[in-house]
Amino acid sequence: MSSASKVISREWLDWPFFEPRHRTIGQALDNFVASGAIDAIDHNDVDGACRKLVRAMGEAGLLNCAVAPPDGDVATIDSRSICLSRESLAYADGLADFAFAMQGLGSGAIALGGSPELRNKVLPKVRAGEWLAAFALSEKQAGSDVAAMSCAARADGDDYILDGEKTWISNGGIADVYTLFARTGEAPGARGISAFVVFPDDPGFSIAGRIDVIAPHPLATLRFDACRIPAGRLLGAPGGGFKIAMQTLDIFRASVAAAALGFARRAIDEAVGHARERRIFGSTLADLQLTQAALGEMATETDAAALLTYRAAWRRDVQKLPTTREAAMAKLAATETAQKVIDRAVQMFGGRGVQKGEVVESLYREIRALRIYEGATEVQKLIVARETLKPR
Ligand code: COS
Repeated sequence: MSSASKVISREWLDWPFFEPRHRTIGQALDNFVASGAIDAIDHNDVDGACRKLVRAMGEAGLLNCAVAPPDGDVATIDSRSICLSRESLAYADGLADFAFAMQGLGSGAIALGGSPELRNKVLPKVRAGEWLAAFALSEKQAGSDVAAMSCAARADGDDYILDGEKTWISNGGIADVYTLFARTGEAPGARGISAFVVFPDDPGFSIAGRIDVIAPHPLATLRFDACRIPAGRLLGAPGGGFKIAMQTLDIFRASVAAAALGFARRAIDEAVGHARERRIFGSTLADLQLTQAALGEMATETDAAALLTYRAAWRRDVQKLPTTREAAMAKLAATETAQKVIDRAVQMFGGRGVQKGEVVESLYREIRALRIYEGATEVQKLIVARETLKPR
């Protein structure tokens, strides 16, 4: 997508969820995309590209909405601005969206539970785009079932000693700071997990391997062999890590929905452009009712998912209410919708749709992981069902 990064159209900024400052952020995002900063970066070197993208976004002030300042709490993170950012960046370029998202996800737990020293050390650098952040939760046997994790941390004097592995960790291998979740054993299951901050030069920390994926981005397996870190790196209370992980995901899940919307909107625009141009059976593709039916569904389903997404963000920002249910609904609806929308766009492009270098081909690869990461579709259904079954 990088060779064709493009500014999104934003009629939806008139929706009642937004305030004038969101239009200012929208303008800053448009300026960033239009400046060519994304296209100038070599996307074949994903590590280098992510570093440069994060640096450029930090300099443009775009990360300020996703990363809390050291003296502010997570309430200062504005979900609508994060969603706007991810929707715009995903529309322009999948890697730019990824790089933006990881700064927020990787630092959220530090804003939630970090000591003043840790916050002062890490948050300004992540916010400025000088450091890259990562969120190390998943393990081979503990992805959706987080509470089953086995990577362990044991207290030893003034330190903790970490042993085990984490995998599918975005920014793994290039991050300057990792939020890590490990079993400390205060209780079985979810109540025996704690959150920590790990730096790449901690003794006993290594990258066990890099992982290649269909939409290339930095991804790795992390290994901890008697890795010793000071106890001051603990986030929140011992045994409180699962809740910190869930609270972090509650904040950022709606933004995964927003990224999916950006991909879907780009697919619709590409499909419309193509349908208007492509001659077929003596008219254009756009003149065929089957094409019109497809576009009608694509546009309607995308706007429906957008309403769920911005409802979740607005509820958190303005109503200051829990959004576990709303964010899960948004992620479920938007990622599944975007997959369908993009698939239909590929179909309209015919043979060109699966050709390397076509925007819809890259969208087809980009969208797939969003139905899995930060809680798979099946987990979102479970969360919505649990919340719906709760006595009111
Ligand atoms: N906010 C705050 N606390 C939460 C919470 C939330 N959103 N969700 C759960 N908790 C608390 C519960 O209240 C419970 O607390 P108590 O022990 O005090 O009662 C504790 O955490 C355990 O919750 P629960 O029993 O619901 O945990 P489960 O093991 O059943 O897990 C799911 C529930 C499946 C929802 C959870 O594991 C999950 O979200 N999995 C997906 C994780 C994910 O996104 N993985 C991708 C990796 S990140 S790319």
